Amino acid sequence: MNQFPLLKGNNNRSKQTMSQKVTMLVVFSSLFVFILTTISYSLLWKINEFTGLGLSIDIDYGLKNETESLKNVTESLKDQTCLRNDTENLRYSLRNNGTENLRYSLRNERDNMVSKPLKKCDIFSGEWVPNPEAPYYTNTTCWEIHEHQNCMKYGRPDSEFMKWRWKPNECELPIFNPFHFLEIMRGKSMAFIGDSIGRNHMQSMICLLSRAEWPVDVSYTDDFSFKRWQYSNYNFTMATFWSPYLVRAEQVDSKGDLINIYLDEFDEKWTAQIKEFDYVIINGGQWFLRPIVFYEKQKIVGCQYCSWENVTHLTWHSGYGKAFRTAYKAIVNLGNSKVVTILRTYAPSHFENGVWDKGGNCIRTKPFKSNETRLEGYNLELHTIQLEEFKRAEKKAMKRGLKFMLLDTTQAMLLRPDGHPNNYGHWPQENMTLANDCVHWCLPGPIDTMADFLLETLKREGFTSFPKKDFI
Ligand SMILES: *[C@@H]1O[C@H](CO)[C@@H](O)[C@H](O)[C@H]1NC(C)=O
Ligand SMILES: *[C@@H]1O[C@H](CO)[C@@H](O)[C@H](O)[C@H]1NC(C)=O
Ligand SMILES: *[C@@H]1O[C@H](CO)[C@@H](O)[C@H](O)[C@H]1NC(C)=O
Ligand SMILES: *[C@@H]1O[C@H](CO)[C@@H](O)[C@H](O)[C@H]1NC(C)=O
Ligand SMILES: *[C@@H]1O[C@H](CO)[C@@H](O)[C@H](O)[C@H]1NC(C)=O
Ligand SMILES: *[C@@H]1O[C@H](CO)[C@@H](O)[C@H](O)[C@H]1NC(C)=O
Ligand SMILES: *[C@@H]1O[C@H](CO)[C@@H](O)[C@H](O)[C@H]1NC(C)=O
Ligand SMILES: *[C@@H]1O[C@H](CO)[C@@H](O)[C@H](O)[C@H]1NC(C)=O
Ligand SMILES: CC(=O)N[C@H]1CO[C@H](CO)[C@@H](O)[C@@H]1O
Repeated sequence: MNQFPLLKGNNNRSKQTMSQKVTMLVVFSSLFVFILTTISYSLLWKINEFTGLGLSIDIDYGLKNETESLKNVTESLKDQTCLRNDTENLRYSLRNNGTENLRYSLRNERDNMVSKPLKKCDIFSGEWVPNPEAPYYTNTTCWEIHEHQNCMKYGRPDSEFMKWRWKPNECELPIFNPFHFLEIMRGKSMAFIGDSIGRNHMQSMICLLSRAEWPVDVSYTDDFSFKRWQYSNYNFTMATFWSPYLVRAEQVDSKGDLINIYLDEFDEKWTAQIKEFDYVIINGGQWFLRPIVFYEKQKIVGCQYCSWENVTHLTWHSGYGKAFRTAYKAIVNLGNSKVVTILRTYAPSHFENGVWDKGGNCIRTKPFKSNETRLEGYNLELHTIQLEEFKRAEKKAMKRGLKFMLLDTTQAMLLRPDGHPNNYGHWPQENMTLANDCVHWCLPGPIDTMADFLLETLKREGFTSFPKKDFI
């Protein structure tokens, strides 16, 4: 089965022996000529686009003499560094499986780099549609899949859940292009702040980016919750900061579930670390539904699900908004004029047939159509509060020249009851007291689409390393 030829090629690259390389070269050089002839016509228009970027690449000739052409391409791309390692990629693609890879490499990676302007629309309203080309990595090509999200390893029988893409109602959402993303991020840094779904999101990013480059672990602690990764070719840093409440929080005592959260105090575990970051992606939700004691000005203002009779009963609603407000304030107060704050909205869980700790599960194998479900109850409330606080903070930040960006992925994720590990986050015979996991997302899986949303939003907001005229 050669379902993921491009990935396979990249992954095995360093293991190839000389003789394998020679054999492959011989086998594929004939394939080469054939493919080239068949597609060179269609490539002609592309050459014009490249010329538009100040490049002049004779792709047609290049494919006849790989060595020379790669040398030339590399030369001419010295300043257009985005394409440098695309060239590498193209070479491996060609060697490792002609048609499929070349088609993919050229159409998806290279084309998108210099794509024609896409129609604009609300990319967050749409439907999931089949995508036979997905997924773009597997548990054998990506080492950054957390065990509990490695659903295929633990025997998930169906695989259709990996084969969908998001189709906005009025336009297209391109599949994530790792080269383009890294080019935009060249010399920059991005922090994911929030709960384990933020971590889930970053792990998906690492797997998707691995087509272009693997990062080096440059974490400043052994704590799995505070990871930092460096992409050396692009001088890009990506980091996660565990902060499920976004503000300072601590356990009330060692036995109970009860957590003290200080709604007006920064969580220095991240606020002290992100001074230099260019992009900060915030998320949070599920943890606010647990037993909590709320503090403001260092005094208890109320508690949720605590049995204390001397304390006012409060629900999460007001605390949730205030926590976001404090987090945004922390970012704006950094005095970092380049920081872009991104809210990745709440990703609903999908427990059915019971609540999470009473046997609830998520056994569906297909997405919902948008008319089959809707955002309601606490999911709707969490989302509404997030948007309110975002807008409020954005208004303030704009006055100080700071940029805010919204990744409103809630609706898309709501439609994916099929994307969770359920009971495939561990071996069935393991003596687990864990509930089924209908909160996190299998990798590969629907959370990979957050990368599509992220890149497209960056592009639409004008974050591009190219002269604007080539993209807009
Ligand atoms: C390809 O170009 C290189 C460098 O110019 C040259 O040494 C080599 O002989 C050429 N190969 C073929 C097959 O023409
Ligand atoms: C490479 O560059 C040289 C000199 O600029 C040129 O003569 C040659 O045709 C180019 N080869 C390819 C494959 O573009
Ligand atoms: C390359 O991919 C094509 C299309 O998926 C497939 O038909 C062909 O058998 C593959 N060739 C090799 C050598 O793997
Ligand atoms: C990957 O998933 C397959 C099932 O698709 C499983 O057999 C294998 O053990 C998994 N490998 C790793 C490294 O997780
Ligand atoms: C890498 O990026 C950082 C900013 O994130 C910058 O300070 C540093 O000079 C860059 N290093 C190189 C080698 O470009
Ligand atoms: C409320 O009662 C609990 C236990 O009875 C006690 O630990 C706590 O300090 C009291 N809190 C206040 C604000 O009086
Ligand atoms: C939802 O819309 C689809 C068409 O997109 C239609 O086929 C289906 O019957 C609708 N389902 C419901 C429950 O309205
Ligand atoms: C599972 O846990 C129960 C209760 O803790 C224990 O009695 C049982 O022996 C365990 N089973 C295995 C296979 O470890
Ligand atoms: C120009 C550039 O960044 N080239 C790199 C492309 O990727 C290969 C291996 O992945 C590196 O060795 C090159 O330095």
